[in-house]
Amino acid sequence: MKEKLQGILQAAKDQLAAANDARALDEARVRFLGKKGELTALLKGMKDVAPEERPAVGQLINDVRAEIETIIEKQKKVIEQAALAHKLEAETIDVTLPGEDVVIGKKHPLNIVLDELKEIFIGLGFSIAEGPEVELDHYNFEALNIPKDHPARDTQDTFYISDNVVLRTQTSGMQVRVMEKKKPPIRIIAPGRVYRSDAVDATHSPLFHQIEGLVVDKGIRMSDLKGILELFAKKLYGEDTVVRFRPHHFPFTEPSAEMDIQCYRCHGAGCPLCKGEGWIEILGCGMVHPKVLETSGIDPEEYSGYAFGIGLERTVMGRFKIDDIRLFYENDVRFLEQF
Ligand code: 2U9
Repeated sequence: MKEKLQGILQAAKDQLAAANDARALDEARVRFLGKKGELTALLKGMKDVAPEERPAVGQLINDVRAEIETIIEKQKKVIEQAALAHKLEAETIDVTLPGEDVVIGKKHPLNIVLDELKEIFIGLGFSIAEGPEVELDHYNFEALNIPKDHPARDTQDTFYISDNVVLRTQTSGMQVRVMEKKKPPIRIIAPGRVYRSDAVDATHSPLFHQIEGLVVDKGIRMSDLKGILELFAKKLYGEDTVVRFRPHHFPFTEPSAEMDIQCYRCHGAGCPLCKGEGWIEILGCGMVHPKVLETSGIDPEEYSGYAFGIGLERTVMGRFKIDDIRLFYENDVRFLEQF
């Protein structure tokens, strides 16, 4: 019996010393102290021991059990400390290391120029009007003197949601809403996304952005329009910018005009940048048509106004010499990170 106990104790010491994780430790515990363990088996064998020897043998077995349990507890602490040391090692942060670069994005070129335009007009006393992109026919067409049979309504130009609801083809709807709600003086710009069902190519996109402006007050004249738009051009393109106004037609303004700036590369002589014209078209404008004022509840006998519309993509393409409008929407970082 003594030799058996010695054998079991030695085997337990060897297996416990080799146990380097909780699972191996528990296997060893079960092998020796479990219900079917080797030491427990000896206890069951006590019935074969002479009665007078049982107390001594029992004591020996308990001594071995106690020793094995002590070794298990010690090994458990060794394993826990090793695990903690490993964890601390693995999670050690070297605070002296340089921080990782946080890649910060860039402002989109459309927003760079849009913010410049907003700043210029805010500086000229304009407020900014926001409004819906899904627009009622009334605000997108009828209130702008574009009746049902007007060519501007041809389906190839407009996305119709229903007979009476469209994706706005210009941001004018916001300005009509302002005129309906607010008595003059009105001095607003309406920037935003607009939609026209044009085929996509280097200069056309079904989605693009406009900034329209509207001023309504007493005694507003064409000279006010020309003055403010020339000032705008000088602020955007430089103090020495030269502008000209060409007669044009829009249903919602009368008289209407388009404003060009003299080509800043050839100063009017004609070059590839201005396609030989010597001038670059910047925007459309005009005096608000009396019927448009009237439709929105403003008396054209008492008030007058002017309006203008700027195509944002066109302006940005001119500013940064971008030759394909699709680059604005493809989210190609190689394009966007240049600004
Ligand atoms: C109201 C009355 C009149 C807005 C105007 C233009 C001229 C114009 C184009 C510029 C480039 C559209 O994005 S574009 O293709 N716009 O030329 N827009 S006058 O006239 C208004 C607006 C609102 C109540």
